[in-house]
Amino acid sequence: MATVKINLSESSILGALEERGLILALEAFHKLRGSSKATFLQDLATIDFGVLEQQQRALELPAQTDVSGLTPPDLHPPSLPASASQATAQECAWDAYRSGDIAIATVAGGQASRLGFDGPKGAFPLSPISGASLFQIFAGQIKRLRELAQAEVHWVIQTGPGNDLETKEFFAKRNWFGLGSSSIHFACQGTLPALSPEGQLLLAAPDRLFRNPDGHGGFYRALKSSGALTKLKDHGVSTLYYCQVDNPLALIGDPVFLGQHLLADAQMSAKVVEKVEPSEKVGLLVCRDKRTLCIEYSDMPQDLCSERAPDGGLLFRAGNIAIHAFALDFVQEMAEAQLPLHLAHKQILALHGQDSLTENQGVKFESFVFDALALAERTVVQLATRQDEFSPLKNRSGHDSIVTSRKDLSHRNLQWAANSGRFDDLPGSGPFELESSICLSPTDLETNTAHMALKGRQIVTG
Ligand code: UD2
Repeated sequence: MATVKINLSESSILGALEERGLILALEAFHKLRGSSKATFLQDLATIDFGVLEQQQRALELPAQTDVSGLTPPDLHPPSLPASASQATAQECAWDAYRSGDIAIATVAGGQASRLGFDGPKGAFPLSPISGASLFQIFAGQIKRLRELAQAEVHWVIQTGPGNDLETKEFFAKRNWFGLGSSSIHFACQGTLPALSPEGQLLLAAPDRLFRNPDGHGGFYRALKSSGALTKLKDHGVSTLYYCQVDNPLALIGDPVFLGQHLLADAQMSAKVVEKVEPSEKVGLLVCRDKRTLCIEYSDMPQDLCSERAPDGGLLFRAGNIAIHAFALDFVQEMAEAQLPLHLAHKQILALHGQDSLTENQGVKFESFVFDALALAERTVVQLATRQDEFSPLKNRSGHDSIVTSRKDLSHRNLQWAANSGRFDDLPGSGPFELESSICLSPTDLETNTAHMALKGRQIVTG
């Protein structure tokens, strides 16, 4: 977990609470004695009062998002079908890889409880034959990037307070997937205190605030506070590829996307897929006043979601799949910026000014990584092909589930194997696996000179 330096005195902390009218926390503090009092004081000392004021102000703002003056963004073509401009972009990215300029970042702060799995989501055994975890699927691709670039490719994993230790143990037990522990960096995201609708701090115990993870927007600060940002800079990294842990189809470190980002000298870029159903639960990338922004699906009015373009498709079709490219300097800037806060009004089990835990209305706060897009002066938005790059793992069954994600991964890899023309007797549809360290794309599979063989429904090396 991120270590927080505490150098505030008791009187300054109590003064800060008083100034902001936080009487419930003050009363709770004065009721405590001995070590509990010291414990609570330590907890209070970690509050960022600037952010707390932003939280209190957010409670008073109207909940509606401004959706005026939106236009669709220009879309760059996808990665896989090869063209001359893609070849140029790709070469630019490989030059950067060879110089050690690019690192990979994965946000993996969540547990897999919605999947019925006890552990970090990245530890979920997703691959259809060998049961490789999401982390292993990503690690294989990083290994291949290194092989092709003949250079180090660092990997930053943003964990959460609930899975940081377990994630580190998971990697250690698997010998860091052969990547070496010195090039893998963990950055634990922070937390934000929950508030009552009146703006009072809530307590999870007499000497402890009720807090929740600060959302994947905590990524920027986590990178800074964990020291990972400095380490990356020291290693000469200047560009980051970013993805969420719950998309096994992500083309990790995709050179075409990164090349387009680098050629445009962009600060933050995004991949999108074409949204076909107005009700699909993905955020939308849109433009306003020459800036690109992302509006979360729950904030986008239904009539705008359903509007059609002259070609018959949805006017707002750039569905956010949470894959980004960043200039590292921009990440550093965002670590100091105050991103907007998103509020979730929930029943919260806390000491709402009483002596026992009760469920009452409370508000949780999060920030989102994509809100930084609006602060970037230069962005690239690339359209990805859904079947090749996006099949999120969110649920145990049904839509975006273990079944659909596994099926989509099998289907894509089988397609790649067939397109490579290297294998006879490929099985028909059904579970199929391509070791993730074998290739980054169908072309890479075609040209990889390593010995590989089809064993049942799996292609393996050696
Ligand atoms: C997210 C996007 C949505 C779309 C979709 C694509 C938000 C608010 N919405 O929806 O627009 O792009 O993904 O799959 O992001 N995580 C952390 N720390 C946190 C919260 C999340 O690390 O505090 C990680 C989590 O491990 C997961 C990812 O972020 O990998 C996405 O989180 P989610 O499942 O809560 O986001 P979701 O499905 O609402």
